[in-house]
Amino acid sequence: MLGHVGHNELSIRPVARFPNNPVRTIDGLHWNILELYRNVLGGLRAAVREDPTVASAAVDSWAVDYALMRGERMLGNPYHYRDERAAAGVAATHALVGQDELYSGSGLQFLPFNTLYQLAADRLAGSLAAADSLLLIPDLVSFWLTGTMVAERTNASTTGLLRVRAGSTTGTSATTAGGDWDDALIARLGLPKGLFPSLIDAGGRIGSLLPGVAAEIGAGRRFDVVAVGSHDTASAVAAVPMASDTAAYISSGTWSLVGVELASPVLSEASRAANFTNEGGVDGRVRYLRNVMGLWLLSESMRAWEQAGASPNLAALLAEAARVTGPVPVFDVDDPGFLAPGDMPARIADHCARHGLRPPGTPAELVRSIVESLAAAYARTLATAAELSGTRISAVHIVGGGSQNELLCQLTADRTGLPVLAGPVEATAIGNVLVQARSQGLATGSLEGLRALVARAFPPRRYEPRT
Ligand code: LFR
Repeated sequence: MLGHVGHNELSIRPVARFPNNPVRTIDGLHWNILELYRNVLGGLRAAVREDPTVASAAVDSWAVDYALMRGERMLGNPYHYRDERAAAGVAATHALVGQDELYSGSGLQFLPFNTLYQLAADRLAGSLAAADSLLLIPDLVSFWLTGTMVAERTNASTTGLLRVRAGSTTGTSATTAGGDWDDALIARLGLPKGLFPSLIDAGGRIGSLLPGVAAEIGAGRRFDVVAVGSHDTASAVAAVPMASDTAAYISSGTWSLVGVELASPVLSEASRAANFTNEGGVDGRVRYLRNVMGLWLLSESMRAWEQAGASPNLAALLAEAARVTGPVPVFDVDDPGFLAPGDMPARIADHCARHGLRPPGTPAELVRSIVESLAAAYARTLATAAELSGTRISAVHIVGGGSQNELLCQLTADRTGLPVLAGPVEATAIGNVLVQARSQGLATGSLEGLRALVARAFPPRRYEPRT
């Protein structure tokens, strides 16, 4: 994405897009990381061809996954968090430190694929012995671009190995401190302390492009690679055009990240039991949210239909789903059985049958059922977020791909009884670009100021709740 930021000016456009298809090999599900990196270089080449004055670049991606390194060498292909290997790591970790103790230290929700569990699985498999460092996915890409190893703080907060920030520091610069690596926990879990690189905050400079990289992408200048909210959700939340602190957000894509922004974490037992997370945000904010399964249910269903020889059309299916008038099952989208790739329509039918629900009959009914169930989960999760954090929510922002799904936006308004403000669809890229721009002196001020810029450049579409 090529962004352009100036005084009162913000625009963004895609210069390259490529699929991100994981690969299953005999030992499990992996990311095709070299293919991704090749495409990153191709994208950078397209960007500097379009605008040779590019000031900086920054990387964000999904969280929790990593490459093990020895010196500059990557030891094996990173695993995908949807791989099943981490299950053994969960049991091994909880045998050493209980989940309640983990939560009071890191504030991180329990997800079976959190980095600490994956690392426990690697430890059991003997794969850590040769490694002398670990790089989360965006940090790996930044390392390949610059030769500098760092751990960007918002993404590091999803490892489960970072201490949650105790106090509230809502500063205006991007350098407010978050938590540090929890060395005592790392030692108790039998993980090598040396694996974890120095932390850097969003807004900091990682380094300039390596000469070879600059030559390969045709850049006339070795511009800087900057740290942003490298956890995609952190960048997305930074760009939610929230005007008040009574607004909630849903970053709706493969996952739905549903919650509010806070100045300090909520670490109560009720919060742990509800599986809410306190992830690190840009400028030291707390992303108090819960992972809800997301449009993955829809994209995996489309994939299953395609594999079965059909050629489904998502827009047509959604239009048809909006016209469904009969009852459809509202099911629990968070069933862990939906996590791994597979035949999603069959899994949903099976889940419904096991829970006394009549399974959807047609593809349109299935789509309606997924969207209704997501909206129901959004409403439930927002109510819990409000209660646990003592926030009164007056509006709900939806950003990301789901903000283009009119049925989802309307049903969310209906089920929450709150106005929904939809967009921007590319919130993650916009949050990334804005934090870069601020670090380059092209934008100034607090997140509130940056968000006001987003609201002006991308006015949200409003959905009122229907009675
Ligand atoms: C969203 C996301 C979520 C994280 C999940 C796995 O893309 O980053 O925030 O929980 O992917 O990394």
